Amino acid sequence: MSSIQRTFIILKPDAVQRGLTGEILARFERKGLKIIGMKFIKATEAAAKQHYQEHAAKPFFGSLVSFITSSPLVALVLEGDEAVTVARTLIGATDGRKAAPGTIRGDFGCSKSNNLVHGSDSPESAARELAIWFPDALIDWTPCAQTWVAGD
Ligand code: IDP
Ligand code: MG
Repeated sequence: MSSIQRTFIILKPDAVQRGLTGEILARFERKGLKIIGMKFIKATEAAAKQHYQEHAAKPFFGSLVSFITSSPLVALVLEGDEAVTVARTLIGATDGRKAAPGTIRGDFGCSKSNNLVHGSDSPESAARELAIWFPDALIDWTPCAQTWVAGD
């Protein structure tokens, strides 16, 4: 049974600075996740703090907010069957040194802080994050390959 979900993704400033945005975006596209929102922005401190509010008490919170606001990022909304888990699986473990080969973090990163990508950890988190980053309407469209990607 399919469970169509939306997930919020950030190609973080290190991904943009390292010229990896196309490479990373291609992995999500090839998997069959549909892009329904995408923008290239410089995050405000307010948005970054709201986004990472669950980490506000952690010692790395200040550097995390500085990192995410330091340089442009690509904010993405992806839709697909179990999109939240599918995207998190593609992204890999938080620490690039421990992330499995084949995952984005496992293939491109060696850091826990500069780990290239954010992906929502639940449909509820996705809804909360979308309200911060994508208050405008998302684009509803049907990829021509959809029936070939979908299935039990
Ligand atoms: P996640 O992105 O895999 O869900 P979280 O534990 O939710 O990981 O942490 C959010 C982000 O905070 C991470 O992606 C990473 O950029 C940063 N971060 C997490 N743990 C540390 C740490 O111990 N030191 C520095 N930065 C960290
Ligand atoms: Mg997290």
